[in-house]
Amino acid sequence: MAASEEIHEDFDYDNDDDSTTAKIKIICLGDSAVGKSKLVERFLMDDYKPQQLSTYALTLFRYNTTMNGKSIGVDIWDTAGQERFASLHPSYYHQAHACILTFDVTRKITYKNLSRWYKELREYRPSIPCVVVANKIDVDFSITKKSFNFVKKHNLPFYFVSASDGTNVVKVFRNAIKLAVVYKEESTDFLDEVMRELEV
Ligand SMILES: Nc1nc2c(ncn2[C@@H]2O[C@H](COP(=O)(O)OP(=O)(O)OP(=O)(O)O)[C@@H](O)[C@H]2O)c(=O)[nH]1
Ligand SMILES: [Mg+2]
Repeated sequence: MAASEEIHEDFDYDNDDDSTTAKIKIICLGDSAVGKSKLVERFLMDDYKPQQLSTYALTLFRYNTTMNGKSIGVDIWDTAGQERFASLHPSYYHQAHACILTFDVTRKITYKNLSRWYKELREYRPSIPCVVVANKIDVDFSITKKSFNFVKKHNLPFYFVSASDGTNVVKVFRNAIKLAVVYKEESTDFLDEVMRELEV
């Protein structure tokens, strides 16, 4: 598919152009209207350049940061809600180093659907770090007293956040970036190695 090749040509996340900058890809998953876009926008505020890739109905937020003295080029991939009833295109998962999986604390179904998203994520990326985010706690703060089985079952990092008032938003993204960097540097995922060879 031509458009998919275009994306891959532009960004080869596995091969950094120079040794001082790491290129990281973070993907956002979760049902429509859980607040994925608002969270990214809240994190980056004015400091981002959204790029619309209409073929996939996705937005790419690209920005640069530093962590432990190393400069990091971060791409955050954000879907639009169209994919609600279908699987995402494999390109979305391709070469991703971390995932932010979001549900909306005001809509139980979005929590239930985490399993579906997680299953699909693991089909493509069996071992990348995944953080789970319970968004919109500004609407019902009492939810933060509850525990969530999905998170326990899969032993995933978990945060209560609000894109509206900013609670924990920076923390989530900074941690996801940190995890992505570690994954990239220490990845021994055999499947990834094989995939890389197949793509040459
Ligand atoms: N109260 C409250 N509303 C929020 C919060 N985050 C997002 N919203 C609202 O929820 C709605 C959906 O937010 P989006 O960021 O567009 O959701 P999305 O997950 O990107 O949705 P799709 O692009 O359709 O997949 C919007 O009306 C937001 O204003 C939050 O933390 N608190
Ligand atoms: Mg969105």
